[in-house]
Amino acid sequence: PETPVKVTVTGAAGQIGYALLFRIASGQLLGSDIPVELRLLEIPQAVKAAEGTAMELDDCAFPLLRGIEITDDPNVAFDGANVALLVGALPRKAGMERKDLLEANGGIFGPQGKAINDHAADDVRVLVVGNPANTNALIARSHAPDVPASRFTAMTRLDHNRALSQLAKKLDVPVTDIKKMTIWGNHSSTQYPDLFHAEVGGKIAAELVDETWLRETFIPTVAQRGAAIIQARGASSAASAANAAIDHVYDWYNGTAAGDWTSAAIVSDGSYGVPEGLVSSFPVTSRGGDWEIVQGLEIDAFSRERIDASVQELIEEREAVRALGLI
Ligand code: NAX
Repeated sequence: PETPVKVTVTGAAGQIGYALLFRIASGQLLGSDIPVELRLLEIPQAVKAAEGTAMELDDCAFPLLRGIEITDDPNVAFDGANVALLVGALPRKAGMERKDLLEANGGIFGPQGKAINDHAADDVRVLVVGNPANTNALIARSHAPDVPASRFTAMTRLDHNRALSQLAKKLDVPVTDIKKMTIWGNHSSTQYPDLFHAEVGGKIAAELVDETWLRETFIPTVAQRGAAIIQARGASSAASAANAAIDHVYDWYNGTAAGDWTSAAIVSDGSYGVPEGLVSSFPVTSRGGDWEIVQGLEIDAFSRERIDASVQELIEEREAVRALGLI
């Protein structure tokens, strides 16, 4: 029998974990013929809740699910991991300063990066979902010198999917008509969803909408969608975040469609003026299990200004975690 792919999920007892695990176990993360083994990492207080979720996973009798291990030890959780979904993070609490948030998450993502470095499989692929996702990925990566930088990514696929959906609604077309959407920069309110390269039926999306809508409705709606979900639902995005994580890893493994691309935050090689080493969102394709930044796009002044602003925020986050000794 085929060796199962080991998938580690941190924060497994959280709300994204609850929406994510069943889809992984059913084969949607990697492919409907690939058996998986789950490793669930939680903090000690939440191990029991993770055990409850594992009981429900058992009760689904998923044909592809070959085992579940639950632990509060990162060294055990990442042992032999082929895919690592870093979902668990410390949320910002009222009155907390950014520095405190970065520090608290450094305490999580530093040790997890080291555990990945020391114990994960050679082909490990890491997706950071927990916020601040880009900088948490930067921290994890800096503790994993033996793992290629290209294996550390952060999630902007939810922002990408939100952008597709907002544009599809505006133009009254199915989302499948839209190609080449891009989210640039940080997974935060400074992110830049780019309609100047997106295409709808072969036409540039920005030319199909008026500039006021693009500037005053589209960009802020996509960038602030997370807050709008909290307002409406009384809880942050969970199923849609899990869905985006599934999309990200599925495309990483199986490749992106010809003639299209997607968005992922990956370690910059300096493309488009984004300083090398920052984990920033780019237009990317995936081939043979590697992300590649789409090259040669012309960036006009409108886009340049917005990409630069988001990248500036990433630079500041990197300086802050450097000053705290977290990288
Ligand atoms: P929850 O608070 O429901 O769950 C988080 C879980 O992580 C908890 O069960 C907690 O015990 C666990 N945890 C905390 N520290 C841990 C550690 N050191 N090791 C293992 N587990 C640990 O949050 P949830 O709604 O599931 O969101 C998880 C993260 O995703 C948050 O940081 C959130 O901000 C982030 N998001 C990121 C998104 C993105 O697009 N990149 C969108 C959705 C979401 O907001």
